[in-house]
Amino acid sequence: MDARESRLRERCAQAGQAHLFEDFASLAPARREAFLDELEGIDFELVRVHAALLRDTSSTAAAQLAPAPLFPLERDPSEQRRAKTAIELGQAQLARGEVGFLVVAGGQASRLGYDGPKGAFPIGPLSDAPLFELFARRILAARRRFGVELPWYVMTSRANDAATRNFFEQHGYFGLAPRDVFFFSQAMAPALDFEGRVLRSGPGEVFLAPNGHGGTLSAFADSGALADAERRGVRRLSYFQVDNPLASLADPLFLGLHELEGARMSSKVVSKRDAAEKVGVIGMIDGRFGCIEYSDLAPELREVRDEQGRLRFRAGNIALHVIDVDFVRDLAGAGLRLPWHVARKSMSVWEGGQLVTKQGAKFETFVFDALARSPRSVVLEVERAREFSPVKNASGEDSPESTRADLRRLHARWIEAAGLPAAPRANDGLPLVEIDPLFADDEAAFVARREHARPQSAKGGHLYR
Ligand code: UD2
Repeated sequence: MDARESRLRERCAQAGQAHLFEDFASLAPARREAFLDELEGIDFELVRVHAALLRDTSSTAAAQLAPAPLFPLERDPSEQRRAKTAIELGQAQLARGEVGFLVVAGGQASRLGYDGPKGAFPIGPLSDAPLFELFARRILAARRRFGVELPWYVMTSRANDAATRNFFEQHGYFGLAPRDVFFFSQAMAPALDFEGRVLRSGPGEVFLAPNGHGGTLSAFADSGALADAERRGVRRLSYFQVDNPLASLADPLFLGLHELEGARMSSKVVSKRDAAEKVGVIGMIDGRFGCIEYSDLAPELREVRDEQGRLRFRAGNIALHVIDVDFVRDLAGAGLRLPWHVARKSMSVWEGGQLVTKQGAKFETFVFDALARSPRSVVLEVERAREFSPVKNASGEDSPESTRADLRRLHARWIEAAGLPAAPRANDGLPLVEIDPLFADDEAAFVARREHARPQSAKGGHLYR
């Protein structure tokens, strides 16, 4: 036994994880080395914290929830004036190159059942453009509009980092300069069984899972992305999820309101479709901004209505945030300390010399828990049809089919606003239409370019690019 092996055996034994060496002797030499490398990377102190969470059955005192103040979609004259000032401020931030884009794409796309990085999933209704390409073209559109370089930070995880980088390379970075796309990977945390033992996913393989999108903040700091942003003079990050092709990335109103408010982290929300919709709710938790995850909102609170009959907790989190770069620096410097959430799931694990399916626990932190550290924060209400249609499931609600339909519906609206002839309709009754973000990224831009709008035919419909 070499010194490294005995040191790691000792460390595992002390942490109550001696079972990890159970079938070590039967592993091929290369696998053994890889396994030892993996063990070196495990923070057993964190594993202990996670195991304690599983044992902790004490119920914490119920938090006081209240709706957060909203900057509403329907604005009174004073809100309209504030919006006008904000838009000018936001445009100036963009024109000074103070904004960077940050996409979280480290998730495993398990509900979608797609074997590859989710961003590679083809979503353009007529163009089949993958999610990453649509975002890249929106970024190119913003760069062109404001005449500056605006970098894109792409967070992956160990499971999809190489595939994501390859995808960008194969597609020539979708027209962006490689130096303006910065990949970084979030950290992983071992999955545990309910007795707190580290699980394995195969012989000589620790079962590691991404540590949640809260891991973005520390990974952004640790990877050098933060230093890159500071070097470029980027002061704010426009944060979005890879699953929402409608995400508006360079929104002067949102950026400007955030600045006016003196906020460090802000959020966009949509009115929840119904009480059961699976989105978190942005609200005040014990007097601080936060997000109550859908699974944590008590059924009686989910249903409560206000005098106008609207859901009292309707500010649905669509995971679009503005986050100050120096806020990330401060949080990461203080060791972050976001709360851990436990996800109990059925998983395929290596046990007794074979793969078995059993219940285990994964551990994640959530980026929106950082809202509690931003004493001021904007909660901007936006229109769902313009900004939110996530691809989560393989079929039904929030699926590729519903997202493509939402894109077509939105773009058909722009065509109508421009007074152009409607595209042919498909069997689902919706026009077969798609507008390339680089041709026009919103309704106003499309209307302004109506003289140049000549549709190409694609899949029997009209593609504007
Ligand atoms: C998320 C929010 C929910 C609502 C909804 C809107 C959480 C816990 N809940 O629900 O409140 O806003 O989105 O669409 O976030 N990701 C990583 N690394 C990870 C885990 C996730 O990068 O370790 C990314 C993932 O690639 C995706 C995003 O985070 O882009 C959301 O992940 P999800 O689909 O698991 O979140 P969901 O739908 O439960």
